[in-house]
Amino acid sequence: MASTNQSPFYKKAEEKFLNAKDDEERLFYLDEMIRECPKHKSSEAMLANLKTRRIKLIEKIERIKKTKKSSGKPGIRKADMQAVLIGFTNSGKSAILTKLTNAHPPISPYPFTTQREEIGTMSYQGIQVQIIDQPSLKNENFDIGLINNTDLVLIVVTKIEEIKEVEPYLLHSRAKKLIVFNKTDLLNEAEKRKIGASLQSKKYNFVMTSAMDKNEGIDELKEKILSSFNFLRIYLKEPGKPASQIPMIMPVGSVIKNVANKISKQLLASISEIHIWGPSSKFPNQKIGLLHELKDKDIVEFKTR
Ligand SMILES: Nc1nc2c(ncn2[C@@H]2O[C@H](COP(=O)(O)OP(=O)(O)OP(=O)(O)O)[C@@H](O)[C@H]2O)c(=O)[nH]1
Ligand SMILES: [Mg+2]
Repeated sequence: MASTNQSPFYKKAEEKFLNAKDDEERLFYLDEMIRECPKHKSSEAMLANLKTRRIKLIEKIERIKKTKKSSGKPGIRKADMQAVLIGFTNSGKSAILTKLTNAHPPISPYPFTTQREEIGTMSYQGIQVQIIDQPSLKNENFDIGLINNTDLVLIVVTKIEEIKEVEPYLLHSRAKKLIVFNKTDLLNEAEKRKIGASLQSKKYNFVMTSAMDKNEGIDELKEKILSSFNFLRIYLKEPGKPASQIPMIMPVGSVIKNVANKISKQLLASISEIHIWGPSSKFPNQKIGLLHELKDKDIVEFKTR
């Protein structure tokens, strides 16, 4: 679409439209383009064109929603921290999922055992990470959308050459990548060392694992998954009580106001005093304000009216 005579606002919206990650985001920016499109005679045709595209896009979104419903595929609500497994069939993705989480997906030596998403929760050091296993590459039910919209991609391979073969599927994903070289129990020590050295020399972020009885590398994998995320653990405390054992997860750079807001709008409106202990405090029980910037492992107490 020619946009040569358009305002900078229109061009900005169009650029965002072209780079949108999914149809819902596309619709959002298409609406913005319609708002920014001049409403005079010379741009009538263009405006009509945009409106037709809008109708078609809404129809497409509705269609996809319906087919998802009829196939019984549950919509996945993305958690704060999420990782998605990717790899060729039989690399052991489902076996890895059972080692990391509470999920029990089918595992078998036959190819293409996994036919739909399997969701598990990894609980490690008080933090929960949602982990998703899905049909293998080359399976018609493989969903690239999951890869594009997640925070961390776990690339499960059993040969070094497979890493290059997976790369084309990761072109549109902004997620961090972690290579899981699985089935180390099938290798002797010399082979393991050679593969480890090769992965190291290529500067890959990797873990070597066995999802079989010895669980080699599984704890290291959990550690690496956790350290892939940039987050703060904030422990809440009620006046006169010890701090909660379970942290609230906040993005790096969060201030007290963000924490209160995440708990509830009512809380934010009724705070009378805030006290803090831990890394961001000058001294224990320091009284602070809403714009105080938090650090990992801070303990926060809200007093309300
Ligand atoms: N020896 C060994 N076998 C493994 C390991 N991990 C998985 N397997 C076996 O490899 C086979 C495939 O494992 P799955 O977890 O089903 O593989 P997948 O990647 O989910 O493949 P799909 O069938 O496409 O879903 C099964 O027989 C597993 O028991 C491992 O670390 N060592
Ligand atoms: Mg599987």
